[in-house]
Amino acid sequence: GQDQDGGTGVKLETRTRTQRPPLYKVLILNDDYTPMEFVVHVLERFFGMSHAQAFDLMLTVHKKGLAVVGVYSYEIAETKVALVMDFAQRHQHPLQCTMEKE
Ligand code: NFA
Repeated sequence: GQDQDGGTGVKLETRTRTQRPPLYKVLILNDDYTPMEFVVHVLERFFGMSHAQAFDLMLTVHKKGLAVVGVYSYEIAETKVALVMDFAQRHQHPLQCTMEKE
């Protein structure tokens, strides 16, 4: 502001824009074959949800087609997607997990 220094001519404050890292939404997609209990387990295991939270979100995906299951930095989101995709594949379920920039 004006005369922030009391007339000494010394700049006492600067305001710079805070740089926030971009965030990424991790999404789970519905399909016709993955068992509901498997999706609930995935949400508990990889996204730290309670059983009740996981069950509710699984039903949201089932009804709406997809849902955001978490928001993370690029590196964490990428790792979650890879872990879920690997886990689903190892259990031979077609469950899809993707990420998108917020
Ligand atoms: N639609 C699946 C079923 O009826 C359940 C499901 C929910 C799959 C959420 C993927 C994601 N067995």
